[in-house]
Amino acid sequence: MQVTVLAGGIGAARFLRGLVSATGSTHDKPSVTVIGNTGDDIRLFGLQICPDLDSVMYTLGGGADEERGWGRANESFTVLEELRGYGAKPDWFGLGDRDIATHLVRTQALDAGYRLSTVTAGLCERWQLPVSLIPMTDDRVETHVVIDDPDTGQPAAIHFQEWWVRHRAAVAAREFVYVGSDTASPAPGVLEAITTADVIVLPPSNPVVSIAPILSIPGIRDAISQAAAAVVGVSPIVGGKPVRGMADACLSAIDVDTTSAAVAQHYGPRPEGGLLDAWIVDLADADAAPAIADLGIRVEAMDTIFSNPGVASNVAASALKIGSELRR
Ligand code: FO1
Repeated sequence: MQVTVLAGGIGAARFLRGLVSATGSTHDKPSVTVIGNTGDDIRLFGLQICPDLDSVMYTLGGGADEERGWGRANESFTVLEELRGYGAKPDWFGLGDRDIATHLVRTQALDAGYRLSTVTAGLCERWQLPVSLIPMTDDRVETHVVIDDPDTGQPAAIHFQEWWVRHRAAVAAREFVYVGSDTASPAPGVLEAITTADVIVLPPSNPVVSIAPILSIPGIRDAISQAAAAVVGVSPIVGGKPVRGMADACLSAIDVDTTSAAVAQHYGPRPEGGLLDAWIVDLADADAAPAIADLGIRVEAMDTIFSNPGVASNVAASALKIGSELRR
């Protein structure tokens, strides 16, 4: 069974660990293809940083800091301390020493003219990843957040990372702009991974800053909506709150309520040109199932809090089971 997952952020990386065990996907025979969000990417101090690709690579490669959810295990921040010693800006982004090695290798290869997808495959070789990881595009796309400039009150756009890390999403977002996506192309293998998949999964990622940038690349959303595969989503919202991160601050900016049902409606049922055939909600939201089913989306309620690896495996196995039942 070929499974394609749109992934961004920490929730997706943990879900993917469960999906790998549920599918038996291996480095030599990957049955899971991950289309990674690159809207979070940022160039700092001349280094190209790809947070969502690295979250997947480190988590599935066994090199992630489990507590933080991003960056490398056994990390140190000596370079960052030295940068701060010089008053170098920005000083709000936590660049770890081990992590910098990834960005150095990536940036050197990109500057030599290699595509991001080629470079990503090269980096993943070190980690013997049990999935294929493909960036959504090889073109430059960045998520910028339009806020009210605190000094002038006028609209101002800042990079997503500044909003997310420096401001902790505490500054009201007026709009999210996926800069460059309108002229970007899906990376090699992305559309094929969608059209050949048996099941496509939208993991519990942030709908606005992790999934939407992927869908903003011309061709991707339509390919998913028209795919032969069944499309199964896992709600990132449980009991009216995001399981991790600050998706509520993002959803309010696009006038979507922070509920499992509202996100399902936002993605929309596939028969009406939307994305979902099925939606997995947490037991806490079982009462929302009838309303979601009325949208024409099959609903399953189960424990979706990845408090231990077994939960993620169970959710992944359920997604595959539902997907195989619904496949056209
Ligand atoms: N997130 C933080 O909250 N604080 C940080 O200092 C930080 C540094 C960082 C460095 C490299 C990297 O790949 C990710 C990093 N993140 C940090 C996480 C990142 O902002 C988010 O994980 C994604 O961009 C959103 O999913």
